[in-house]
Amino acid sequence: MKKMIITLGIGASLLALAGCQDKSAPETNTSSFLTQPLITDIYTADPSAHVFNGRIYIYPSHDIDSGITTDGEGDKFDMKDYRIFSMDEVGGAITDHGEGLKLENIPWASRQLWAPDATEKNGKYYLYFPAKNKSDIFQIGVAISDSPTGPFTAEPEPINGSFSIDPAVFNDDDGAYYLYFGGIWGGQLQRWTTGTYNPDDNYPAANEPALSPKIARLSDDLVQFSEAPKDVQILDEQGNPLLSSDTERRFFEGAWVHKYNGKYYFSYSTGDTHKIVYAVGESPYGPFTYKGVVLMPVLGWTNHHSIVEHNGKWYLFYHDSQLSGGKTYLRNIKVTELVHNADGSIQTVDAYFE
Ligand code: FUB
Repeated sequence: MKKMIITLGIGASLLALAGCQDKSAPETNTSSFLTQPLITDIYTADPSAHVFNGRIYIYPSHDIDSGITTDGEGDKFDMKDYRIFSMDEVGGAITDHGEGLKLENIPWASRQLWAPDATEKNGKYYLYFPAKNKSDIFQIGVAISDSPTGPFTAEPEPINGSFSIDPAVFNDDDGAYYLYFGGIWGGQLQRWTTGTYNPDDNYPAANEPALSPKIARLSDDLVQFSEAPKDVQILDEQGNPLLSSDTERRFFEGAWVHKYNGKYYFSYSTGDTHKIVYAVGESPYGPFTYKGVVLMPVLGWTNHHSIVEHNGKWYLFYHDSQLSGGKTYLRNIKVTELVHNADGSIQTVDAYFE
């Protein structure tokens, strides 16, 4: 354990009020934010939270102020390592465990350690992460440790058959582990529509089904896919696939799955419309039917989350750009309580006070 950081986050969130606000200008009034940053000495984003042995561990990505301001191919996100954090409970002191994995120790990767996730099996811990390979194509790797805090040792090659970004691992009650992944635009999912990488972007027409995120069951040793990745179908209330033009609801990036009352909740970012939304299904493979909004737009362009249960309450981990005054590539992680209604629907979180 390296050092303790005091968190300010949850207190304000428990006073949540619905509201809306102009998000176009950098925010300076900290009291208007629903919650405060969990980590303030570095920039952190894309928080994947899990409970291991009763403690909450957070696996965020690490935004670095590198001075790169060009947007092309996600260059602004100059991410070179993963830092790991933990806490006894939401609202408690946060422990910074330092670097769990560094870019220079991943043999196949060249740059851009984007949003990771982690899981545990038989006392070993597995960190899944996207990175660009030496040909500048995103793939997904896995690194293993005997401790949830690392250090993690990367497998020499990316997961065979993996592509795109934002892995999210889901451990079902029957012992099966699944990896969800994918992201359009900078995440390159649109370059895999034929099954192999094509450097040209290939988006469906407006009236065609949107590009689907992917799922693959993991092998018993959790380091490979045990099946070819399949499409995750997201349907509207009439059972039709969400269309490419439906930017308020279609998948963009940042998949996450949690199980509540026996149902599978598939949540994700809508990217250019800046929301976290969710859809519900009866199987980890889907199909999932669109239900509504989990989190309204936050300060900064990206929106990325995870959902975890701890001590009988559900929590939404997310990020915004409060610390950097609105710079999308310099973000900070946050947490607030998430409430499921009696009918299974999720109460929408607004990231701002009115
Ligand atoms: O942090 C880099 C990328 O930005 C993530 O992979 C996306 O989900 C978005 O948050």
